[in-house]
Amino acid sequence: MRYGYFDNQNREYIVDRVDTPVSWTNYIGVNDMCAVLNQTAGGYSFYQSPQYHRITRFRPNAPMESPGHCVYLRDDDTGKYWSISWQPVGMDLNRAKYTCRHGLSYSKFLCDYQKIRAAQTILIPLNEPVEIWDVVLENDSERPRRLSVFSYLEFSFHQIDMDNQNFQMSLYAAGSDYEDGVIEYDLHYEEQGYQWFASSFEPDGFDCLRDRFLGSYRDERNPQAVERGECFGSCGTTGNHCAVLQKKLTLSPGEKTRVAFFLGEGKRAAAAPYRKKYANPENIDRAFADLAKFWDDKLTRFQVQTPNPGMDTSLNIWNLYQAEVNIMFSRFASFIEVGGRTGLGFRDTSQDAMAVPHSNPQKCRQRLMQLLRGLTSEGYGLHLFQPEWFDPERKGERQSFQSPTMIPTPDRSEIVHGIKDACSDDALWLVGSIVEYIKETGEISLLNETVSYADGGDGTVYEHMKRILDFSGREIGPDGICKGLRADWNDCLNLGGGESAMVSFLHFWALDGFIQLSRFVGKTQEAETYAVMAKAVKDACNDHLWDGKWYIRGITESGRKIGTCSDREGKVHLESNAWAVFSGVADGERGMLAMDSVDRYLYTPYGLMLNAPSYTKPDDEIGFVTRVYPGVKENGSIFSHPNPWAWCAEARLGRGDRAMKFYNALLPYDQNEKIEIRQSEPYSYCQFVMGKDHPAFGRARHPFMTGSAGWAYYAATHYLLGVRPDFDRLTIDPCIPKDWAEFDVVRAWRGAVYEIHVENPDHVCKGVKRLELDGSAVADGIPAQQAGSRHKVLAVLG
Ligand code: IFM
Repeated sequence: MRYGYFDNQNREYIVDRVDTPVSWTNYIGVNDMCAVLNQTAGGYSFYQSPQYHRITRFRPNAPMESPGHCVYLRDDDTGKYWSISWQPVGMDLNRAKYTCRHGLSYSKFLCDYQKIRAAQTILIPLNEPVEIWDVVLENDSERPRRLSVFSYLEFSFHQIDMDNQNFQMSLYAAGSDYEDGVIEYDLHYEEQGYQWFASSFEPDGFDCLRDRFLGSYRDERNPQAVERGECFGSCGTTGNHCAVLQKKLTLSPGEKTRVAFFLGEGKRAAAAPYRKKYANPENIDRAFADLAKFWDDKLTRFQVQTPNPGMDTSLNIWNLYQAEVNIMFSRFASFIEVGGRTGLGFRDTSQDAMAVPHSNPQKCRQRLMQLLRGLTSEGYGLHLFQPEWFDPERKGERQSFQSPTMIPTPDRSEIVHGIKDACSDDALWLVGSIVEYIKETGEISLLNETVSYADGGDGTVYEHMKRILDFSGREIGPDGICKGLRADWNDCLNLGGGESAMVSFLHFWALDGFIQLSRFVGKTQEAETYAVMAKAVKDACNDHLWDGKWYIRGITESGRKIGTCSDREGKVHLESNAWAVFSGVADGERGMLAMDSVDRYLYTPYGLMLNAPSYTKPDDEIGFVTRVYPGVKENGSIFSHPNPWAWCAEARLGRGDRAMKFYNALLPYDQNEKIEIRQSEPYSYCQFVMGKDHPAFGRARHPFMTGSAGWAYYAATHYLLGVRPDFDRLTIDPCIPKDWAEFDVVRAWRGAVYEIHVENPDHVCKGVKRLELDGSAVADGIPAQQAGSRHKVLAVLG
């Protein structure tokens, strides 16, 4: 069963059955003003922060994502009414046709009912804090139609805590009024607590008081004002507020009209320029075209054509989009993370920044700097922090989304709690991201920039990297393996003073990148020093972590090994085995055996499970993972994020068929036709898919905000297709299925464009036997070419 299809031409996913099993999400806005909406326009908007500056209300964890940003239509002759985005009125789907087109930073809701064709497109122009609802109506009947159009959204008390609890102040501190066609919403206790709502027309009616518009014992499905066809003209101080503007219009047979609604930041006066500008629909079209160009510029930096259509659609459109949304929104705005916490998760943001330095170098750089400032001088990162705390430009100030109730930057002593708060992996990812950023951009000077530490003092970026590696070199257990501390990548594996195999592998990977970088920039002394550390790490791993057919996951504080062949639960773990191989710790046969065990014990048609069998008995020496339901999240689900690590590992081993088998299993695109199992959207990786040990095996949850987006993109582009930047060259080293005869990649790198054609006449998985740049043989990768130039690259495998 399917609920929609991919329209690659328009870079849209078209939901043609809008009663999807769960919300199918999209992200609107790429700068300060953003909205998270589903396929029925349910969701919320915020300005800069979903935690401190929520604009529209969201009822978290309720049966529908509500309320939404909706437009009601009413036939003023018959009194029938409906909403363009299906919900909230929710007509019978056999009598009305609804479609949602989720595009890149916009969503379009279409409806065909009562012989009125309607469309509502929601977008936020690139650099303007205004949400536009572009509404087109067409009379498809043979008689003139008298219609009323009503907008509806519900305002929020801005700060999520205020909006969800203890209303004794907020409820009496919110006000609204209407003047000259503009609604102004005021959260009285906030200095900047204003929003406005306006339209392209002179309204025939308005309502700003939610409960007046809806009426008693009603909700958004049957508002009294819509039912009677007339707004009440309500506004005032206190209570809950909404934005309703009504327009009455008559459409002759075949006539089409276009009206627009606008939601913006600031007082009423701020509305005027936007109203004027966007009352002209050509300017809306221009804003829409600018958004399309914004995404086109990003996507065209890596385009691929392979024998795998799902991979093409994913890499050319949706996977990059999802990875970009993660780096832009930094994870905390969704229907799951409803803005209750914001800031940067150290490990998550570090990994997000690895994936898109080619399409968003500025944002990646900004994130890297924020993370470097969130590093303590001891070399561990603050697991979760607000980057504003350490922003040199904002020192001593409150955050920009200022309000008297907002907590100002805390003292350092309140922020840095010492090692008891540290996760063992957090900062290691940052070393890798910096290395990747420099490989992409060539910006070596970054290493010499001076950056503060979270607990005081400062050092160069290079010095920060050394402190991270030293911390992991120091925080080791009795076997020389990194301590697990509060957690490693797996939040639910809480080994404390016990040892984490995965982190030692990660340490080795970070060391390897750092050593290569040091050699490249001529810091040979440091390269040698850290090569000694790397050898010690590798030896310790191979001496203590190999179990005969796979690598164990760790060792508890009491010395018990986790993930051994004698374990009945949690026997084989994905993270440690994939990282053993990908990091380069596992050589030759051990690598093959380890990944064979992954295939044997963890593979499912929906991807690789994190561990198997799942834990069923609480065991606090191992951690919270043993208290999670079997087959769910960290306990034996198909946790998406580590899956790409296995693709990279298989690519390192040269087994392209296996790598692609793993890739395809997780690929959301491939589940479009059996979406009743997956339930979640097929254009986004989800955080996890229920594993074999859960009755809902195959059901995916938590779309968009997940590290799997960045890693899937990174692994597929860098290791499966094998096009990866190095410090001074572009490496072409694919690992593909044997039956692929050829594929093409267009890759922009350091200002030049490379049209790469890969041929596979001998049907191998890996190994480039001939590499040509513009017809001439080159030995070892493609040296960086002049910015602005375009080149043809041929790679022949064999
Ligand atoms: O690695 C974590 C991540 O930081 C948050 N989501 C869950 C992952 C696995 O525990």
